[in-house]
Amino acid sequence: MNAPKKIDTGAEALMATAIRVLAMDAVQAANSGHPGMPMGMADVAAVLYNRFLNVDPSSPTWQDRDRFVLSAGHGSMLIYAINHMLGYADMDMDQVKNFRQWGYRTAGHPEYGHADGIETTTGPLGQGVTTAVGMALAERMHNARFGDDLVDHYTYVIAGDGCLMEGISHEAIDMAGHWGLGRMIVLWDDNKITIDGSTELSTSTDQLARFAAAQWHVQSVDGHDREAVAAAIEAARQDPRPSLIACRTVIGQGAPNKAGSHKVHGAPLGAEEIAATRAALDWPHEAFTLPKAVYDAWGAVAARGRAAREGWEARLSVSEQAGAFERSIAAPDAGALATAMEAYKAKLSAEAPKVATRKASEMALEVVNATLPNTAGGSADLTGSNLTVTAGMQPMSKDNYAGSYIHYGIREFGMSAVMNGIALHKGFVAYGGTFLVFADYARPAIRLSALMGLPVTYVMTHDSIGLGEDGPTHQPVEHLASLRAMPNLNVFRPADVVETAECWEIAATASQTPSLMALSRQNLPCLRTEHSAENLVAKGAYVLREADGARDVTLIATGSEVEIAMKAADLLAEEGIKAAVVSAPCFELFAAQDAGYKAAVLGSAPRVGVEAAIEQGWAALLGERSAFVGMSSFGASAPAETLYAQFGITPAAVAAAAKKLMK
Ligand SMILES: Cc1ncc(C[n+]2csc(CCOP(=O)(O)OP(=O)(O)O)c2C)c(N)n1
Ligand SMILES: [Mg+2]
Repeated sequence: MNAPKKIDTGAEALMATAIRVLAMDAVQAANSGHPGMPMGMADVAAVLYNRFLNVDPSSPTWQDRDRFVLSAGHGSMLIYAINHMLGYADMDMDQVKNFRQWGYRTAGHPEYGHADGIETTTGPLGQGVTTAVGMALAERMHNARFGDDLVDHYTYVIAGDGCLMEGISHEAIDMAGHWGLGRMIVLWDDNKITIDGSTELSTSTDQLARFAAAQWHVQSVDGHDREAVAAAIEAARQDPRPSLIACRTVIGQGAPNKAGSHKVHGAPLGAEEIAATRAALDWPHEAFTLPKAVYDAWGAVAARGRAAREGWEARLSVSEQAGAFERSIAAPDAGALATAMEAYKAKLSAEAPKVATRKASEMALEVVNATLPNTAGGSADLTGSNLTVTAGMQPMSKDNYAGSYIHYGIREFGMSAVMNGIALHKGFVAYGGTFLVFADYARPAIRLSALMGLPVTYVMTHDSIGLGEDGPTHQPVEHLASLRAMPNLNVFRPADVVETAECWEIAATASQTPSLMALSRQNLPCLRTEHSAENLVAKGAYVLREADGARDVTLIATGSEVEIAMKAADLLAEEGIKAAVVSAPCFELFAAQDAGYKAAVLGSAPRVGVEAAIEQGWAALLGERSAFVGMSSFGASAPAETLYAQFGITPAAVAAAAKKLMK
């Protein structure tokens, strides 16, 4: 319905040529980058934008725009060239000329937030297409709530051979097929070339058969035959299934001597080949100068997008659901959640339930999900263990996009990338669960959550040897340290039911930082029996129990080991040693406090750190006179109490470590 009636094929050819030339010239100027992919997919991209895709450069975040994901992120010059020619204000020619240079938006790979019109960060192959599944899912879920008038857009992806070889692509196509995401259209740059050479070196998969087996609509076209590409996209749009279009292309198309070779994948063409390409393309213009006809053609695309956006705004302005719609894409209502949480915390402190923090998370989620209308929860097939579903949540399925609970299946990486896509799309507050030990399976997507600053929440239960009998394959040991090593990720390890509520309040209303909760399988006593209206977790660490007089030692612990530290303080008190106990549920938030607060919490007495994990990363909390009680090996299979005793993480061991420091 968006396709204009008459296509000026001459203008469209010019649009494609301009992509090719800008890509080769920018890579040449940078003396680094990837010309092959943008040159090879220039025709496909020109058709997609010219005839189908609706974006408005004058309103880049208009909610009902079509989404374009360049999963083959190394071809970044494709998107920079297009966004420049479309007229995005922040993508002037200076940006293109300074591709890959310090201080410019035209980074080596497309970075979300650096420039308008970049819907997600891509570069780690396979993740873009999976993130796009999240966008396409969010589109359908949002549509189920607000209808076709307000939510009616497509998600287009350009993916390469690499994206389809990556394991995560299996999770992506499986989910999209199962969820029937018919508005997701993947344009595969089927050029049969990767860095090492021909794809024959490394794959024999029939991709069309693979996608078809996952319930996709599949087609194959000559990616340089623009009419064929247009017909395929039109057919893909009509089909109710997600669509794969294999676009047979020649990498570096337009370069007379180098096209078709892996040599154009990731290296400048060189002055000689660039001159030959200009001649072959009949392109007399100097580098970084484009004729008016090119801007006119791309400008017409922008004008169509603008008209579509204005039509949508007109519909929104008269919609009875306008208020609810705006709220769904705005920041969550932190005030409402704070009020609900304060009442909930007061009740907890009075009743002091002894529950596992995974159970505490479920209880907190009851409050979160009752207060924020647009959470989208889920688990990677561990719902009964992660305790991520709350009363009244309906499962989302292709027959019920109105559901809000997503059965992600056994796909931790896929779940995490999909959550990123949901957050990027907007409309929902996403969280999803698995075991903490499988954070490694999800890690590359957690990294992109952090890099992009997306407020998604990872609910990671069974957080230590405390899970017991499942044994060392399931017992995280190095995971907390490795996750704390990641910039812009808040790693929470609450000690009890109250801290867990506070963690959730922070996570559910975060704006630029993903949260990861490490939660216990085993029951833990309520330690915060005195109600505090203030969210103490927000400070990262705080004095849970002050010493009776000047401190002899400070015991610092997280999660399930705070109980152990409290008991150790009791043992020390029996010997007249004055110990303070600090609970440190979030190292990152503590690091952000001022020096005075940190000094007051940590004190000047010797310190003992306690955590059923490795010591790495504790240095910032432990001073020179310090000890650490934790793990230095993998765990083992046995009941939890046995494991704590055998690995020496006990009140007696903590007290002994404290006394040794005082000698
Ligand atoms: C996860 C991941 N592994 C490796 C790379 C490095 N890399 C970048 S492009 C590429 C080859 C991709 O081949 P293809 O998708 O066919 O791109 P083309 O050469 O056709 O442009 C590789 C291995 C990466 N970016 N991401
Ligand atoms: Mg390729």
